[in-house]
This record gives sequence, structure tokens and C-alpha cells, in this order.
Amino acid sequence: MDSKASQTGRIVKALSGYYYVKPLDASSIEEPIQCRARGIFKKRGESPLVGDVVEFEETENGEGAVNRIMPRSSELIRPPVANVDLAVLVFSVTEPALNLQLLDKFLVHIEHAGIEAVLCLSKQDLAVDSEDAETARSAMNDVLRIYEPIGYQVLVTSSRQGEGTAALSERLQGHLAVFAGQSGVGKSSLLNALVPGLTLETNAISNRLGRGKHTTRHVELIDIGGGYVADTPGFSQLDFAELGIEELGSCFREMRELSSSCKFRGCTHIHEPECAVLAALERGEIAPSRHSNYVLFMAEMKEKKRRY
Ligand SMILES: Nc1nc2c(ncn2[C@@H]2O[C@H](COP(=O)(O)OP(=O)(O)OP(=O)(O)O)[C@@H](O)[C@H]2O)c(=O)[nH]1
Ligand SMILES: [Mg+2]
Ligand SMILES: [Zn+2]
Repeated sequence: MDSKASQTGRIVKALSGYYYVKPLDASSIEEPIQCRARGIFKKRGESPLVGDVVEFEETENGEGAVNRIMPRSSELIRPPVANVDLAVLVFSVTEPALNLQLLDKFLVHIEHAGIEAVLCLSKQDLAVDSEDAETARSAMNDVLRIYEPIGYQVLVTSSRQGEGTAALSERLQGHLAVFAGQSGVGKSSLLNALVPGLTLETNAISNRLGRGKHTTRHVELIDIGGGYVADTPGFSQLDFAELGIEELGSCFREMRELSSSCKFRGCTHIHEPECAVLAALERGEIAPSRHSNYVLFMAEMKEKKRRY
């Protein structure tokens, strides 16, 4: 084939100024081509992202050059990945302990980005057999009880025992998914369980800090055969920088649906009379933890606004 011919591929990794591009028709085991980005991008203030579909051509010595970035369907800032269409929020049933506040924060970001979400409860084996088995089981049941009724799919997995990994793999088909979650919840371990022969580095939680130390350091797309997954160091510093206060309510999907029935337009669902959300909360149709996290995030956002 003419080495100058333009090809279409996907950036699967970015490292030290290089972009690693896999031709769209390549098999899942094929090595990506190491490419430089054309100077034109820098001039335009654009920069290729992992996940981008690009036009590239092969240059000398097996390397290539990225010529054009195709329009993106979505763009995450942290982690920096383009074209993500599914977020798998990974939370371990214990080690580290399940944190509903963090889970709701992730969901706010994902709803805001307009990306589909699946909740993955990892380390299920620890809910059967560990010192914290009882706490882990109750955390697991809470998640199923709160999130399934509002339309989030919940998958329970154990990388250690292979439980639920086939179902997860099936869910990922045809998607570019991002695995997000606190350090140490088992994101890389899950990917290793999904892809035969894959050996991403994993690490035990630092006991002293009670949390992981981000074993995974850069963003990379893993070809799972029929889909891509971005293993990421987690959404490390989640804040609400990109979100307007008036948008928060719409990021809680059960509240979004009810808000058109509130008496006041722009109702904050905190103190207003004839608020459909507060009424549903009263009737036990909205989980108290969801509403209280909403109130908390609202306060956090107001506080931030005051400080700047
Ligand atoms: N019991 C049990 N332990 C697990 C399971 N999956 C992962 N672990 C352990 O949890 C620890 C953290 O796993 P990782 O896969 O490195 O976690 P991570 O989410 O990729 O962490 P970062 O890369 O730091 O964000 C390791 O010690 C794993 O052996 C599981 O299904 N069951
Ligand atoms: Mg990892
Ligand atoms: Zn309201």
C-alpha cells in the first residue's frame, strides 16, 4: 500500500507528545501506530485527545502523522477522553468503603456530560467472606434499592471470582466506555478479568491512608474486542467548576422528572411550598440520601461562588 495514503483510526493512548493510533479496521491485538500531531493543531489551539477518531498517514520508519480530528460526540475534561458514550462507575462494596456521596457526585458529572451510566459494585466476594461482610452486604443492598428504581443499571462483580464480568463485558460491546471510581476500587483488576492476557498494574490499598495511591497514571484505551474502555486514574479532583447551580437539579434524574410539577419555576426543591420533589421525598419516593446529597452539593457550589 502507498505509505502516504490517508487512513482513519482512533487514538488509544497519548504519551510524551506521541499519539498512538489504531486503524479503525485493525484487529484487537494489532499494535497502534506511533504518531506526531501536525503543527497546525497547535496553531489552532486544538489538541488531539485519547478517544479521538483521526485521519493520519504513515511517514518514515513506521511512524505516522495525525492530519485531522473528526468531530467529537463528547469530551470529558477529567479524565481527558473524547467520544466516551458510557461511564462505568466502579464502587467496591468495601475496601474502600462505599461512599454514596461520592457516587452521587459522579452521577451529577455524568448526567451533566450527557453520558449513559452503569454502576458497577466490585469486590462482591468481600460481601460474602470478609471481616466487613455485613457492612458490605448492606452497602450493596442500598445501592440496588436506591439506584435501580431510578433507572441506573447495577452490575455486581468480583474480579477475584469472575462473577459478573461476562455481563459487564456484554454491556460494553459497541461502546467507548470510561471506568471511573476511587483509587483502589478495582478498575484495573476488572479490566484484567475482562481481557484475557491483559496485565494492567494493580495495587493493594495503602493501609495507612485507607485509600489507594493511583496505581494507574495515564489514560489509555483498552480494546476489549467489540468495544474500548478507558482505564483512568479516576476522576481525581471532582469539583463542580463546569456546572451552573441552576443545572444541579437536572443532574438528579428523579428530581428532573418531577420538577415540572413544582409550583414555582426555578424551584430549588429545598424550601419552596408545593414542591413536587419535597412531596415525593415526604412520601418516601425519593431516597433521603439522594436529596440530602443534592442539598449538600448545592451548598458546596454556593460556597465556592462566594469565594471567587
Ligand atoms: N477481594 C477482592 N479484591 C480485589 C478485587 N478486585 C481488585 N481487588 C484488589 O483491590 C486492589 C486495588 O485494585 P486495582 O485494580 O489496582 O484498583 P484501581 O481501581 O485500578 O486503582 P487505581 O489504579 O489506583 O485507581 C488490589 O489489591 C486488588 O487485588 C476483587 O474482586 N475482590
Ligand atoms: Mg488502576
Ligand atoms: Zn421543587
